[in-house]
Amino acid sequence: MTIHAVIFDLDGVIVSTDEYHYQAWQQIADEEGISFDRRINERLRGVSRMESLEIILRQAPRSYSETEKLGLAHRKNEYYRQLLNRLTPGDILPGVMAMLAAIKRRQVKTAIGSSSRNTPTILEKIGLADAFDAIADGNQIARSKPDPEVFLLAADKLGISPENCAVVEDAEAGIEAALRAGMRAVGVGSAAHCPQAHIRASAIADLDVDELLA
Ligand code: B16
Ligand code: MG
Repeated sequence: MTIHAVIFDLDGVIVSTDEYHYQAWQQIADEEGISFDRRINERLRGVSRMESLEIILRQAPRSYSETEKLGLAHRKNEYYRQLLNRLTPGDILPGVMAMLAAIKRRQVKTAIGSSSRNTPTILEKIGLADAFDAIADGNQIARSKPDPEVFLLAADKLGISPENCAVVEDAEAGIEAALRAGMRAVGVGSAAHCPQAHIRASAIADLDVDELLA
């Protein structure tokens, strides 16, 4: 199948905000006395804020009311947004700008497909607000990855059939979402060893654009 569009995940693919998510959740966990580490954090990749919180609370010594949960999620987002304040175009991951240019030279469309509600802020901070043909993010969907909704929305906005789209992801949940959307799944970073991915590379910089689009 020919690829006419490449949909990029945001956190952990375009920019390493995945580390900021980890730090903000770690702060919440420490304040609440909940055991949390990078191993548990891997399960939060691509998953929505409230679902991430539910995963963290599985280790909590007590139960939390719905109001308390909303408060914790809000607090985490405040910590996270403080970290986002530091973001500059210099934080774009290596190889991303070259990959975007190479894709555009081949007249292939690009989109963002992210679970994050902070997508507009992040793209603004790194100077890529106008760099993609479409943006589908956590503000526009009801179900986050591994549900395919965000990628199907991106394809729909681009006017391209799902089978002609490739997805670049760092999350296992994102690879599953891409496959469920009927798209080519490309695993990088934490998803570089994901057996279900059609193409794998340790980072975007190591991806071959012609292999990605072939
Ligand atoms: P927010 P992605 C995802 O972004 C992150 O991987 C995940 O860790 C986070 O919980 C989710 O966004 C929601 O983020 O709290 O900013 O709405 O990887 O799909 O770009
Ligand atoms: Mg990600």
